[in-house]
Amino acid sequence: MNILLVEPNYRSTFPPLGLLRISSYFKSIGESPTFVRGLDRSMQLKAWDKIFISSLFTFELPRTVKTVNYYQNCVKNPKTDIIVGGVGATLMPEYILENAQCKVHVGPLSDPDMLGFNEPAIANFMPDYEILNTIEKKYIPNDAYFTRVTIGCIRKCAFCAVPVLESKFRYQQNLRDQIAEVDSMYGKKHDLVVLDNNILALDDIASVLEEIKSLGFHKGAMLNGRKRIVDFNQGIDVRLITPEVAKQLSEIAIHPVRIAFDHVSVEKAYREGVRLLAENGLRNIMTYVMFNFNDSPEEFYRRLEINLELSKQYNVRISGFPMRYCPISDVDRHYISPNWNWRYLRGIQCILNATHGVVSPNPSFFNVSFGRSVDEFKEIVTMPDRFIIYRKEFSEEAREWKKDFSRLNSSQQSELLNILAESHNQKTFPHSLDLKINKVLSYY
Ligand code: B12
Ligand code: SF4
Repeated sequence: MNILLVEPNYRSTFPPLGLLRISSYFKSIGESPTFVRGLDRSMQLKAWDKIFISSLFTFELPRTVKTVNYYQNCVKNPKTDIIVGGVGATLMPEYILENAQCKVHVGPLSDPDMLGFNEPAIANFMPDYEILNTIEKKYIPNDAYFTRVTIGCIRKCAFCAVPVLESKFRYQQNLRDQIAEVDSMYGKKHDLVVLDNNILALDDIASVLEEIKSLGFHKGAMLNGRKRIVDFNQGIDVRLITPEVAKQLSEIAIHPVRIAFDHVSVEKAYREGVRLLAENGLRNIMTYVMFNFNDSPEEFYRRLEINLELSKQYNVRISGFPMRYCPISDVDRHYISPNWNWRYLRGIQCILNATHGVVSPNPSFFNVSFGRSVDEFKEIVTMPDRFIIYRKEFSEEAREWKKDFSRLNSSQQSELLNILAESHNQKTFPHSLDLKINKVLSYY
């Protein structure tokens, strides 16, 4: 058979594990699948028996559909011979079917014969890491075990896709076996990425952490002269950190410890989780800070401030990693929640551009990038993009802007924000009937 595996060229960090497992299956029956990223003219000119296309984020589905359409004449019958699957396809199959001719596979490949080849469950195949060498793109990290012990989550957070994608929390596969299989086929990998949604919810989490330690990922572990790293990539649930868990975490090569602070209503549990981590010597913490959901700019700023307070209190480094919410049924990232506005969201993006997405726990950096108070924060994110990104270069102009902006009362400020929101994707220059507002608008 001529089999093509395609990952659309959306931004992806990790390899497309679903396609890599499909590849392993076909190799196990003597086939030699071809792997490609995006739209490849030489592949489009060939005839294929089956084409498997992966999908990831719903906001990248337009690009996924474009990819399906690009390859649709390469097969006899696209409705049966092009198969699209993965996270995006599972969340919004109808969007793909309305815009392209193909078959959509919804959900995991957890049972036999789901692809119609009478094959064993694809989910149990090890990813074919070898096929990654056939393309130019290098995924990051490029020398790691990508593993998963559990499926699903015990919670049902309203903003999260996991309850839809993997509705029941359950144990899936032992880490030791996953690692041993990769070792025997491809040799030792350097780091360990654990993709579980909520691994601490596992009753027997103590054994998993013990296993990680005994598999060569104890604190300070080295391989080929470099420190090994364990990354619970989706973060661990602070509400489930106990003194025992924190102690065990401190004995493995975890770096950084990823946690989340989704809303200030979980402040108490968050503070307690950080305390336990800090007391066990876990000093490098990275916190996912969601915004643009049911929070507000004030509440978001408060969470960043709490991270600063805690960093000082426990002498740890809590870097914030703001994550902009967008609904799991949207095919773009334009969503603006009722308490936010376009300019503020854009302003945060500009700040993060300059800081590579990370909020520093160093007060002097924080004060410059996010402001010393919530009012200053709001002022910063209201400024024109270039004043935010190139602070030093535009400091004079920014001072002038501030003078003019401070002359606006709160209803004029709201009008300014509305005008900026409405006009940002229009070619006409925005203006108001109010001269003071117009003066400020002239900077944009
Ligand atoms: C790892 C991960 C990441 C990684 C990168 C992932 C990558 N591949 O590059 C990182 C940390 C960078 C990341 C970032 C983000 N992520 Co993320 N991430 C995940 C996670 C945990 C796993 C995705 C993955 O790679 N799975 C590996 C594959 C093999 O497993 P699988 O998808 O379950 O595949 C099975 C089936 O789907 C199927 N299958 C898979 N591929 C194919 C192909 C074919 C042809 C077939 C038939 C079947 C099939 O078979 C597989 C085996 O059973 C999911 C949560 C989850 N539980 O799925 C969130 C998830 C995809 N992320 C999400 C989000 C929101 C984000 C961010 C936008 C967060 C933010 N606000 O910044 C960013 C976006 C980054 C960007 N590009 O701009 C949301 C997506 C929501 C949406 N609207 O689509 C998810 C669902 C998490 C959630 N809790 O809601 N993410
Ligand atoms: S705890 Fe995490 S994985 Fe579970 S539903 Fe909430 S956000 Fe999703």
